[in-house]
Amino acid sequence: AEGYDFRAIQERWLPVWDELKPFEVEGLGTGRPRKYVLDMFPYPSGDLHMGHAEAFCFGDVLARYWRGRGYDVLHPIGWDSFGLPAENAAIKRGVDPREWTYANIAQQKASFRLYAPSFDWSRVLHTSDPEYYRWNQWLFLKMYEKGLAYRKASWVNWDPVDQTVLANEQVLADGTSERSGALVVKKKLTQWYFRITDYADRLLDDLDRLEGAWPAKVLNMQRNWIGRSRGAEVEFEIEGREEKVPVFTTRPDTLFGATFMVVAPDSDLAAELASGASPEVRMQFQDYLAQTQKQTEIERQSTEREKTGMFLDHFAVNPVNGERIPVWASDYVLADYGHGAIMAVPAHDQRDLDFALKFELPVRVVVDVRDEDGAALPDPAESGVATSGDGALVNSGELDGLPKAEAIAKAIELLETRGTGRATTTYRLRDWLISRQRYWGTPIPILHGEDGEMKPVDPASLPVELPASEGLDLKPKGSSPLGAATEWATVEDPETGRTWTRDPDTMDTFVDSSWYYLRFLSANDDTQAFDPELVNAWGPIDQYAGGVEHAILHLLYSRFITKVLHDLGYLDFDEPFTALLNQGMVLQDGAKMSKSKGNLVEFASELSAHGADALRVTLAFAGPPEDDIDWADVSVQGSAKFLARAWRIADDIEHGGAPVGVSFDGGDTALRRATHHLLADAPGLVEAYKFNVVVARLMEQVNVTRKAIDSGAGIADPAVRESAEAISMILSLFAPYAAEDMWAKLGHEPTVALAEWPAAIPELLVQDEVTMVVQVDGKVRDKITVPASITAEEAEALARASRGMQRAVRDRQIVNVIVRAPKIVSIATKP
Ligand code: ANZ
Repeated sequence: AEGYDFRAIQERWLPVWDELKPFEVEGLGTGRPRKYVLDMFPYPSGDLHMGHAEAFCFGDVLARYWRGRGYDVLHPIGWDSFGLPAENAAIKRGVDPREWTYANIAQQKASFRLYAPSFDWSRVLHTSDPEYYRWNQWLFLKMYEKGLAYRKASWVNWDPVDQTVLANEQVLADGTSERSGALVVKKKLTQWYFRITDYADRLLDDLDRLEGAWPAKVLNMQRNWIGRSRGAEVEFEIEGREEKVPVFTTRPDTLFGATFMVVAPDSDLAAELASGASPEVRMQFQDYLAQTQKQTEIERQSTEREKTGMFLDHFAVNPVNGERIPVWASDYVLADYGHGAIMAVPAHDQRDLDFALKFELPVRVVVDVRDEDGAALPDPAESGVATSGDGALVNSGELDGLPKAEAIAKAIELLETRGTGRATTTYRLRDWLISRQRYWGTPIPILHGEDGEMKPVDPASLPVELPASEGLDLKPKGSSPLGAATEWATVEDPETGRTWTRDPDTMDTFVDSSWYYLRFLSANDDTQAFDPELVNAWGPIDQYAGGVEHAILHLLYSRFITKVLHDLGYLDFDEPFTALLNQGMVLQDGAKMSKSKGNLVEFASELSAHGADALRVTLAFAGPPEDDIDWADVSVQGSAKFLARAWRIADDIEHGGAPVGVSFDGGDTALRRATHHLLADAPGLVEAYKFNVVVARLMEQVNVTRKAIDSGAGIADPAVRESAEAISMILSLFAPYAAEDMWAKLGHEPTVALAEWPAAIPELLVQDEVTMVVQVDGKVRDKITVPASITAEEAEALARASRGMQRAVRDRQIVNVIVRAPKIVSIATKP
C-alpha cells in the first residue's frame, strides 16, 4: 500500500468539496438548532499570514465541532477591504487601490481554499463593493435621522504623515499614530461624529452579561475605555461673569478645601477669561495656549511632568462658603473631560498639590486621614504628598465629623438645595469621529448647499458610488481627494435647479466592520441591508474569534451599532457577540514576526511544504489558543507523523478490518472504553477551548488503537473500527483532509465534516478498578480497591487512612512515602 501523502490527499478532496459545497446553509437552515460562528474578517494587505492561519484554524475548529454535534452552522467569510493601507500601497506603487485590493483578495481566497476552513462561500462580501457600502450609507442616514450622526468643529487628532484625522482609539499611549507612527497633533476641523456617548451606560452595564463568555481582560479594557465616573457638578460664580461655571468632581466632600480653580487652556472658557484680562495676560495666554497644543493628552496627564500654568486674573466664588479663589489655566486640566474646569483641592489631590506648591497657592486639609495605627498623616503642604483616603471631615462647616461617603452625599444635598450643583456622571468615552479625508472608503451620503444647509441623499438613489481614482491626487493633503472630483461632487436638483455639493469625506472603516456580521445573512440581497427575520433567527453570533488588538474599538463599535439597530426595531438582540475567543500571537524566537526583522514564517511556504492539516494540527497542539505560539518551539514534522499514524489505521482497516455497519458490541473492551472516554470528554474540552488537549487525546487514542491491533485484538476487531471512526470525526476539526481520507477508507461517503458524533455509551465509561498494595517497611499491611485513574495524592491519602497501615505504624514516625499509583504505596518509618 502507498503511504500517507498529504499532497495527493489534498488533490483528491478539494474538487470533491468544491462540488459538494458542504458548508453552504440556506435561509433558516434545516430546522436543526443553529450556531453562528464567525472569525474577524481579514484585511487584504497581501497574502494570508501565520496570524490568519492561527485565527482561522481556531474559529474553524469550533464551527466544525458544532456541525459534528448536530447543529446547522453558519460560518461565513468576507473582506474588510476599504482603508488606508490599500490607499498608501496604491500611492506607492501607482496602481488603482481597487486593483490592488481585489488582487490581494483573490490571492487570499486561493490560500483559504487550500487551507480549507469550512466557510460558506456563497455569502462572500467585500466592504469596498458598492453592493456592501451602499448599506453603510443607509446606516449613516438612519443614524442621521435619529440625531446620532452629527457634525461639529472640534480639536481632532491629526496624523501629519497620513494627513488624516484619527479617532482617540487610534492614538497610542506614547502619543503616536497607530497607523503611521507619526506624533499626533491637534487640529480644529469640522467632522462627522456618531453619538456613541448616548449609549455609554448601556455599553458599560451590558458587559456584565458577557462575564465568563468574553476574556476578562477584554471586558476590563472596554470598561476602562468607557470610564464611568460618578460625582457631582458644582457651579462656581466667576466675578464679573454672568453665567456660572460648572466643574466636575468625584469628591464634592472636599469642597471646603477648594483653594483655587483651574481651567483647561484650550477651553472656550479660558479664552474668554483671558480676553477680558490685561494685554500682558492676553499675550501670556497666547503663548501658553500654543505650548499646550504641542502636548499630547498623555503628556498633559503625566504625573511626572513639572506643572505649568498661569493666573487668568479672575476670581471664582466657592458656593459652599462664599470664599474668593483665584482662577488659573493649566494643561493638566483637559478641555474635553467633565467641564474642562476643576475645583482644585491640593490637600487631597496630588496634581493639585503639585500645582499649589509650584505656584505657592494655599493648601487646606479638610479630611483627617489616619494611618493604620490611628496616627494623623503628615501635612500635605509639608510632605508634598496629598492624602486621598477616608477620614472624618474637618474645617468643613456642616460636613465636619462625617466620613467620606456620608460627606459626599451630604455635600450633594447641600448643593442641590442651594441650586448650585447636583449629582452627575462623567465618561471617558468620547463621541466616535467617523469622517476621514481619504479616498478609499465609503462616501458620506450628505449634500451641502451653498448657504451651509445640509440634505441627506435620497435613500432610493444609494449607493453614492466612489468615483474612479483616475485623475485624482490621492496623496494626503488634509482635505479629501473626492473634493477635486468636481463632476462627481456637483449635484443639481432637477426640480429646483439648485446646486448641491457632495460631502467629500469618507467613513472610518470601523463603520464597515461594525455591522458586517448582519450582512452575511443577506449578502446577495439588493433590497435591504439585512433581512431581520434571518438575522434574528441566526443572531447574535454564538462564537466570535479574533485578535485581542480589536479588544476595544471594533468590539465597542459593533456593540454600539447593534444597540442602535435594536432600538430602531431591526434586531431582537442588543449584544452582537455571545462568546469571544482571542487567540494569541504567532512568534518566532519569542519575538513578533515581521519582514523587517527577517524572522517571518511565510504562511504560503509552510502550507506548500507541510500541507494544511499538519499546519493546523501544529497550531492547535501548540498550547491553549489564548497563548502566544513560538514557531521555534513547535514541530510541524511531529504533527505530520501523527497524521500518518492516524491515517494508517484507516488504511489498514480498508485492507482487512471489520465491515461498515458492524455491531461494535463484543469488541475489545479496553479499546472501546478508551474510545468512549474520548467521545465523552471531547465536547467539554472543545467548548472550553482546550484544543491542544483534544489533539493530545487523539494522539493517545491513535496509540492505544495501534497497540490493540498489534497485541491481540487484531485489525478485524470491531472495536478498532469504532475507534478509527471516532478518530476520523474528531480529527476532522483539525485535519479535514486526513480525516476525510480516513472516512472514505472506512467505507463512508463524504463528508466526515457533516457526520454527527455518536454519543458515548455510559456503561463503557465506568472506571476500571485495581487493587492497590500498602506496604510498611517492606511488608504488605493492606490491600485497597481503587479506581485505575487514581492520582498520587488520592492514593497516598487512602493508604494513610487504611486500618492495616495505621496498625503497623502506631506511634512510629513516618520518614518516607513512595507512591506508584494505582499499584502501590510504600511507607518507611522509624521509632
Ligand atoms: C476635586 C477633587 C478632590 C478631585 C480630590 C479629586 C480628588 P476621574 O476619576 O478620572 O473622573 N477633573 C475633573 N475634570 C477634569 C479635567 N477636565 N481634566 C483633568 N482633571 C479633571 O477624575 C475626576 C477628578 O479629576 C475630579 O475630581 C477632578 O478633581 C479632576 F481630593 O475634584 B476632583
